[in-house]
Amino acid sequence: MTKRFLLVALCALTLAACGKKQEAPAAAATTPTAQAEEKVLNIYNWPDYIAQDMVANFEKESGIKVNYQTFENNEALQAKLIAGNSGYDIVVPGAVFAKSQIEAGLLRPLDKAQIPNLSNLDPAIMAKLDKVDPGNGHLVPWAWSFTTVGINKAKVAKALGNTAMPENAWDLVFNPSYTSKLKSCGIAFLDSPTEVMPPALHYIGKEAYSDNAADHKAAGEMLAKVRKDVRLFSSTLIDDLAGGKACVVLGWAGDINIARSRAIENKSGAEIEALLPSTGGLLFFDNLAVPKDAKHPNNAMAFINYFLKPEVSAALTNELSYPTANKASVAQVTPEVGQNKSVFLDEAALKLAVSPSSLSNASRESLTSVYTGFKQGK
Ligand code: N2P
Repeated sequence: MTKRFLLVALCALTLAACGKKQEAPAAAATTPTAQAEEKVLNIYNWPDYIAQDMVANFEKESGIKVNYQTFENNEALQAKLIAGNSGYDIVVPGAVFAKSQIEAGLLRPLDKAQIPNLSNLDPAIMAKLDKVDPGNGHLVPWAWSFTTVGINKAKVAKALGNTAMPENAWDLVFNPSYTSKLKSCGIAFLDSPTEVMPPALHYIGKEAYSDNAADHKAAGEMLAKVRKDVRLFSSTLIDDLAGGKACVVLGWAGDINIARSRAIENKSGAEIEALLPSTGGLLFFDNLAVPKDAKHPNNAMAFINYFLKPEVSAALTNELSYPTANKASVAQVTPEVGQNKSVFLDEAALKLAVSPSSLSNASRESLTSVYTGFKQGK
């Protein structure tokens, strides 16, 4: 088969593959056929973000051996994608980063013909994702949740003493009147500029994804006042909250709910709760995507199709308290998880919640510089 013929054939198969003229030849020239691809799949995902048996079940069903590694924040994944040759076939960028990754040609178009289970996805969510990924050509939603405040109820009540809980849960991590009391039982923040700065901007009444450096500076000034009260920064806060190192976290609702379940399993008696701030949490959507230089793109499509089976998506939600965009999986979500208002937000909370928005490279740099200053106490 000539290269040109292969290219035409690929264009016919993958709707989006040839949309961008400069990318198609390179992708076509290096695309192995399904038969030629070795039975290996390299996945790079966030920690605590996959159902226990999912990899083993996929390996059994497909005969493809999965190598599974984790990254701690969008910045770390971005650096790997920019450097290229990461070796990964599937990565899971947040929507805030994915738009610019698609625009920079870092991700490979999906071969939708190999993913019939795409029909299980919720059209309403896909319409939203279309703003990040026009034509839904590159991303398949993995899971979503929101960034918020999580607490160990008894410890917080004790540390606050006579002070009542604030009306707005964000006060617990951003208002010195509260943080000065809560530092005794431990305040923990996520460790990433793009996880901490948007909630901080939102708290001071700015746009959470503002591109304005003056806004970033103002958020930094607010953060500086609580810096001395923050005990630790980490992207894996589950054990800190469940194990008692922290009584308050700025974290992801899904992980806070995992900490809640872990405390129950460990019979620690700790009652952990993901709060719903009165001004809203910050929604995030993480998505399966294939790096442009992936060596096993067909195996990646097979994994994506496997994940989109209703029972496989439902297992992720049931085990990890993260909803997926798989509409066909909802019937298999357990009532306990399905009725948890910090897993599936009700209409009022959804309306209040801030939607993710893309950040320009310049903005990310500015946010990183303010965040680094905050963390270093400068
Ligand atoms: C980790 C979940 C990561 C969600 N358990 C943040 N994008």
